[in-house]
Amino acid sequence: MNNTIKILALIACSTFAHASVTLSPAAENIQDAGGNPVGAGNLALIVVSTNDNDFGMIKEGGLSLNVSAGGMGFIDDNDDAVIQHFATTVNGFTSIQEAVSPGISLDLDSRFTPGDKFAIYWFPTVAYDSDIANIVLSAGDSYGIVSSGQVRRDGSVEGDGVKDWVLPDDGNSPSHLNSAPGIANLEVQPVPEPTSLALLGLGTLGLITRRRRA
Ligand SMILES: [Ca+2]
Ligand SMILES: [Ca+2]
Repeated sequence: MNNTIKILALIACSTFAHASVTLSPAAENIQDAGGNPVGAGNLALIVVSTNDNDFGMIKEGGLSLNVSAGGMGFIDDNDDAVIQHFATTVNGFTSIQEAVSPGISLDLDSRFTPGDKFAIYWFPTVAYDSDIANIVLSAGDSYGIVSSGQVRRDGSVEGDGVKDWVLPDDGNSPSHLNSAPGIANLEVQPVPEPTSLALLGLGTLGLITRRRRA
């Protein structure tokens, strides 16, 4: 390939738009673990299940966003990626408690593929912070997940209907709404500390030694 053709090929690649989608889902009437309305200013997330169409249990600890190729910030072990964090609000006109995403554009790549399920997570007792690195989830924190509801797409392909929320095809930006997602019925799971794991190992070793002596 001569240099001119190489340069032209490079230009063609760099001007070729990234395949991307825009998401702005909303959940209305979100509740805490006891069925009470959630206040404004608490943590909400958009999470994409990148591969297995399921949402694993959240582990305690820090959070990070995972939107660039090869990102490793998963909220479970290795599949559910946090792509946005935002604050819950209270609609001033209706006093409805909401988790309304401000909207996020997501590049489709080898992980984020059309058809991947996504969800809004809300945390009634965890305060939102604009810097996600300042947010730490503790074992026992309650949270709720909503991943289905009305899907309204501009255009003529899909009408309104209750269905799973999935990443749309390239260039699409359907709206997603669930007006009754219910209570925050899940709990952040504890992670055993390395020291307690080591102690557990020592304890097991002790038991084995004792059995051998007996
Ligand atoms: Ca998953
Ligand atoms: Ca995927």
